[in-house]
Parts: sequence; C-alpha cells; structure tokens
Amino acid sequence: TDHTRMNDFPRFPPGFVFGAATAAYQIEGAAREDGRGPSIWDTYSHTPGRVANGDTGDVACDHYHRYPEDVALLRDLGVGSYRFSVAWPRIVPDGSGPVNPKGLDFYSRLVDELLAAGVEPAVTLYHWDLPQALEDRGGWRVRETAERFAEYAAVVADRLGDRVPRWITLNEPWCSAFLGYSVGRHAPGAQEGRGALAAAHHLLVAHGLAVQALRAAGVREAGITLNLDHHLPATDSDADRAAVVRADTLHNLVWTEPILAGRYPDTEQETWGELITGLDVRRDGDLELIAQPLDFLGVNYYRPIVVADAPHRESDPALRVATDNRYTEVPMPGVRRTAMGWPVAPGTLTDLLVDLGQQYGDALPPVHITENGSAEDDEAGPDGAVHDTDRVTYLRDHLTALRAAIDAGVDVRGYYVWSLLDNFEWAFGYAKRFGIVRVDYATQRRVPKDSYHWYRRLIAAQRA
Ligand code: GBH
Repeated sequence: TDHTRMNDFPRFPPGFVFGAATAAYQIEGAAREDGRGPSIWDTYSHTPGRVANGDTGDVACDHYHRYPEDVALLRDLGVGSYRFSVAWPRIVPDGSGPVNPKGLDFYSRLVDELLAAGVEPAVTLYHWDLPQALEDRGGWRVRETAERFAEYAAVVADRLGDRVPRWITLNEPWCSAFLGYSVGRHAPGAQEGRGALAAAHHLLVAHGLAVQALRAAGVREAGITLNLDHHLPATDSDADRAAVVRADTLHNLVWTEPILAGRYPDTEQETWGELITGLDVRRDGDLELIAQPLDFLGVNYYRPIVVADAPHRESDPALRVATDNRYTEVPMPGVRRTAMGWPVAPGTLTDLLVDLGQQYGDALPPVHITENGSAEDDEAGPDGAVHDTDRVTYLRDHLTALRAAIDAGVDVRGYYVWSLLDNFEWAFGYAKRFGIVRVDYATQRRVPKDSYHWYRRLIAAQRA
C-alpha cells in the first residue's frame, strides 16, 4: 500500500457533509416480502436478455434483513449522512389505493437505526422502481403517474418527515425518461420518440407536485438529483460544437431550464425537431409548479462525454426515438477507463460545477454531489480484502476537483460516495462493483475495501 497516497486528504469547509449512497432495488432484495408489489424493474430484470447474466434484484445485498449491519458500517465510516431510496411498491403495492403499513415500518426502523448511529438520513423518493400497475396504465407517459407519485410522497413524508432532514424527489429523471422510454436499456425498456418526451415532462410535473407535498409535510430540505453531464466537442468545428448543444439539451437543459429558470430550453427545437413540436402534454401553470424554489440541487457525476456531429440514426422521422439527436459519443483519448469503460477526468467535475454556477447564478441552490464513485475490477484476497487503489485515486481526485469548484465560488455543501455496497448495477447486474464495501453475494459477507478505510480517514482528518 502506498501510504503517501492513503493519507493524502483534501480539506473541506466546516459543516461540509460527507455521505454514502444506495438505492432500494439495488440493495434491498426481499422483493416479494411484507406486501411489496412488483415494480417495472422486477418485470424488466425477469425478462430474459435484459440484464447481464440474468441477474435480478430478488435478493441483491439482502439489505432488507441486514440493515442493522449496514448501518453499523456507516457509523464506523463516520459519515454524517446516508442517502437511500424508498421503494414506492413497498408503500403503495398497486401504485394507487391502499398503503402497506409494513413497507412504511421498514423505513421507519431504518431511520431510527441511522439516527441512533448518529447518521442523518437523506431520502430519495424515486430511484426508478415504478409500481408495475402504473406502467400498465401508461407509466411516465401519462400524467396520472405524476399525481400518484405526489400521493405516495405525502404518505412517506407524513411518516418520516420529522426524522428525515433531507428529501430528494427524483433520482436522475433523465434515466427514467430516456433510458426507460427511448434507449430501452432501463425498465420498462421502451424505444419511443414522443413517449419519452412525455415521460420527461411528467417526471418534471411529478417533481413539482412532490415538492408541494414535502412542503405541506414541513420537511427541512427538499431537492432533486440530476445526472448532469459535461460534454466536450470532439473537435473545434462548428458542427461538433452544435452537437454539444444538442447533447447538453438532451441531458441537462431539459431539467435545469424548467426547474431552475422556469422555462423550456430554447434549444429544444434544434434538438428534437417535430418530436417536440407535436408534444401536447404541457399545460398552463406547469412551469410554475416545476420551478418551485429548492433547498438544494443534487448532482450525480461520474464522467465526461465527448461528442461529435453525426447524421440521424433513423432516417424516417416517424420512427425516430427521442435520443436520436444527430450526435455520437466518441472515446476520450489518453485517460484511464473504469470497469464501466468510463473515462476518468476529474477536472471535468470542477468545470461542470463552475459552468452551472455561471449559467444560473443566484438561481442555483446549494449543491450536493449525491453520487460519485467508480466500478473497478476488484480482486478480493482470501480474507475478502480488496486493495482498490484505482478507486481510492478516483475518489481522491474527484474530491480534490470538487474542492476546486468550492474555491471557485460554487456553493457545494456535501458529497455522497456511490456506493456504500457493491450492488445490482441495473442492466449490468452484479458484474459491476461500485462499493467501498465488498459484498460476497454467496454468503452476503461484507468486507470494507481499502477505499472504505481511506474515506473513513479522510472524514476523520477534517476534524483534526
Ligand atoms: C447512477 O446513474 C445511478 O443513480 C445509480 O443507481 C447507479 O448505480 C450509478 O449511477 C452507477 O452507474 O449503457 O445505455 O445502459 C448514473 C448514470 C446512466 C450511468 C445509465 C450508466 C448506462 C447507459 N447512468 N448509464 S446504458
């Protein structure tokens, strides 16, 4: 072990929150227990060919039964906050109608366990596990789903609101709308044009309605988590720069413009053409609903994306999906790649945050990095130990880049590492490991990796 590196810690302002994050379907398991209903991810993962290796979240990390052990790991880590998600189908198994008290009881026990360990809970209300019953009625393509989401949000906030200080309405609505309804690599696996754009709008409406529900319940902080991307042009050409604008619209502006500025992106026409012209789901008053003031903006950041101009993949506009925007992603030369194949370029996190601050000025609420981390090809020793030097370097360099953004004047208040545990990495199943704690799925044994010990010392060093 390189001890110089292992003790090399960036320093953060007093009060800065260090945390760790997970999501329900990725860790809980117990998919059919205590009245939980099916979600679109149960359906998707049980459909042959959808998830690598045929993996499902049926058991995952068995966190539903082992949460006391996982909370003890958080306590020993010394984090100030733990970000987890509530599984909507545990609370409202059929998507509408009766509330399942056993579902609420589980999260209530988890919250109490966290508070007893001195860890503040941060709840994500939606991390992609839509009740299947709602998908059967149109899913995020229809407005009703946003209304059901608000009812569910009110139920959860009512039960946990006095004990949970930080609330996130949606995790990465980009993935829900565009991976779910256009690329088809996330549940429900649809490949559509206008359906995906309608989903994006209804997710925005769902966010707005949920903020109202959270305010009514009197919670301390309400926000949303976006996976903002930092796009770089492949060359300096006008065509590649214009491609960056379209990529930026598709990934970022579609959310940040309505939420932070109360308007739809003025680049949506050049990004979607007639797909957006014919979109008929927007109603008067929606922008006011969507643009309610937030206490924080959550940002998940992993990697930059290099884009080049390209023709449409589908020449017939009637058959075009919403992610066919005349650009293509190209590899970033000269940098290491993680096990996901993602380029490691930590300085782009500074650039992203500084750009965001310049774009929105006073309209940008305090930022929390609600996810950052890396999947690596960890090799476990016989004792389960993992010397994940690459992950330590990744985390250290991204925290250093984050510190640089703070120095440049961006108001960043917290950082959550993704993830506490190795877990179900969506379409990649259990093959990709993001944890700072190793999970041996055969035995469910947890073994902290070197990155866990490094992060623990970084947190302790802030107080020294
Ligand atoms: C986050 O998404 C998620 O919030 C979290 O649940 C996840 O475990 C974590 O990152 C690590 O991936 O090749 O077409 O399937 C980050 C954004 C978007 C990155 C989907 C991976 C795969 C696209 N993710 N993307 S595809």
